[in-house]
Amino acid sequence: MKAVIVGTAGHIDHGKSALVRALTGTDPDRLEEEKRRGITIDIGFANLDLAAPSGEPLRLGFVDVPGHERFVRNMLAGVGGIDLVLLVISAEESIKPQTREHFDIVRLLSVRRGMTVLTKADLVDRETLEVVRMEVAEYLKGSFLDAATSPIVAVSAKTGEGLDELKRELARLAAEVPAKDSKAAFRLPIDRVFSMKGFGTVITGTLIAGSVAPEQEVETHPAGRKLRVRGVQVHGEQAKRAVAGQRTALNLAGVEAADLARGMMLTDAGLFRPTERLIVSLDLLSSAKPLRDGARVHFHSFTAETVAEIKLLEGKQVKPGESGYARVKLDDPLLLLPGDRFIIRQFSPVITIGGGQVLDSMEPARRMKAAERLAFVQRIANASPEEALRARVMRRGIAGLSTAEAVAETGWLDGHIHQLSVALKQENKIVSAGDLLLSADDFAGARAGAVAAIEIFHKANPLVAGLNQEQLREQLGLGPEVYRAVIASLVADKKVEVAGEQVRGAGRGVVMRDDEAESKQKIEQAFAKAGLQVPLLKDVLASLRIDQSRAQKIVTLLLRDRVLVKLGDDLVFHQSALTTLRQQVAAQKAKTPKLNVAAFKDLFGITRKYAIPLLEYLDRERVTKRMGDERVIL
Ligand SMILES: Nc1nc2c(ncn2[C@@H]2O[C@H](COP(=O)(O)OP(=O)(O)O)[C@@H](O)[C@H]2O)c(=O)[nH]1
Ligand SMILES: [Mg+2]
Repeated sequence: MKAVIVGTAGHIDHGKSALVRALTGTDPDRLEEEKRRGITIDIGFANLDLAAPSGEPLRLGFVDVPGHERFVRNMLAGVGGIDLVLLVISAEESIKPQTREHFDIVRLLSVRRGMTVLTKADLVDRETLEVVRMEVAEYLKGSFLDAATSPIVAVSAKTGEGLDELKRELARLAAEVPAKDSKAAFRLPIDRVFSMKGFGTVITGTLIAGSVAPEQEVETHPAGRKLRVRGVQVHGEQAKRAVAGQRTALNLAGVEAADLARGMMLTDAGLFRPTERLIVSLDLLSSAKPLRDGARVHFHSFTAETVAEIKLLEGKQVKPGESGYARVKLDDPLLLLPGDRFIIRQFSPVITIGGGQVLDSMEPARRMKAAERLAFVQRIANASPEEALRARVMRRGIAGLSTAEAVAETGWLDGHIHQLSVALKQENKIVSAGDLLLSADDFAGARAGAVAAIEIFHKANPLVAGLNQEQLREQLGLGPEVYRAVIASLVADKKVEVAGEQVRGAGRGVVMRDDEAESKQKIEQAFAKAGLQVPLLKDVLASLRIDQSRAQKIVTLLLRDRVLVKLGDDLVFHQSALTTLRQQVAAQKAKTPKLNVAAFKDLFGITRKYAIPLLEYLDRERVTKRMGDERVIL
């Protein structure tokens, strides 16, 4: 069944609670004190089932808010997740201060649907009713409740007059409410916490995104506590799952009611981090005083509130009725995501002065220059989801944006991010590197950087076959995933070659001069001929025609290519001699499965000085295994 949340708004004593009761049969004033004093202090809830004009069943969840100016903060806690507003105005009193303030608030929160109800129609004559109707129509001109497109219905909660028409209009409006975004992760701002005998801790709230089911692991923000959902109720009935747009109650395991409170946000566990820094677009009411850079305000979003400092991104002030981009420094961390709406109220005296939309709540740790931040904000404000993701990828630069970071920054599910990134890749705007997304420009820059670094290396080191990959990665300042993707793409384009730990320019073997090539051959031959009775390396090098540093480089090359193998200081063997040794030792196994040092010396006609390093080499190569003084041939 389609669920739609309807919020009341309007001045105290204009009949909001009486209207909800007349419509639903439930008194939304549930507190003892509310009943005694006859005023609404906190938000109250009630349900009404209606049929849409198409016959589709609808479940309306009412959130009734207090009208008293002292309880606007409670009103703000209730109005956060509503789809429709009922602007309630008494036909006796017409427009009063909280009519204006509440209507400002629903507009700042971007509520786009609703209707106006003139209550207490039984208490005024026709003429008065028409005068009030005209006054109200005048006030609403140009707003989303403009009387030209949105009805003003007169009712009496006492006689029941107008209630049927109101229900018809409500059903029509509710049917038009678009289905909730199924691409977003679960978030539930807590508006009530209590403990129930036999159940334990229960929280309620209007589910603003995603869905929640029993056994799901959830996390409280900003505390970061992980909890298990034991049971789910939707609009007062046990349910297998609650989805966005429904009034939801959750029975939570492993937590005392005292540890939870209104203002906390529940999300899927492990996806999000609360923040004290937001980037927002801000709208200042025309009734407000100019808002100067650095102003402290009361900040409200969903059921949470805190104090905040507004740092304007441009200019020294926002004028009444105008808008601007700002950074918001919150006194307490909150979990908010792009698109979330908020209200700001003047620090003192406390009145509503504006509101706006969160654009970003996850600025990367690296310092951003003011101009860079502004460019990012301008790119992301009003961007399509695809372009917004691209801006987020670009902001991360060469570090890239992981899927988990993209989820934390946007609140979108991985599937949605994947879909958007596939489209952006097809348009050649971004590339993937492992799990990271990178802007195509940054990736191209990293490729060019790698090619240049390899080229410079070859020029400086003509006798070395290539450079160490880890060193190149560090030199380029790339993370492992990005580095791998850069090299893989260069290999695919035949621009570089990879050999084990090394990378080199395509076709860039070692370029040797004739005398160097000759020396290389001489060294190789000297050791190949010697078998296990190897000469000292320094003697071989001394016999060459080239200088020692070039000779040393050639040795390095031979060692790296494993033509020569170094088993000790100045003790080097040719690979072929060692291969022969390994075969001979293995063949020996049939005759004598064990060898001691003396036997080994005799067998191969070598001195102790060579025998020990060779045996240790065989141990390392798992040809032999040391057992006390002896070696077992494996
Ligand atoms: N005669 C009459 N009285 C009403 C009507 N609606 C509300 N009232 C009375 O007006 C007072 C304030 O109503 P209430 O619903 O508490 O106003 P709220 O502060 O906007 O929630 C109560 O005494 C109600 O009984 C109506 O349609 N006709
Ligand atoms: Mg009330």
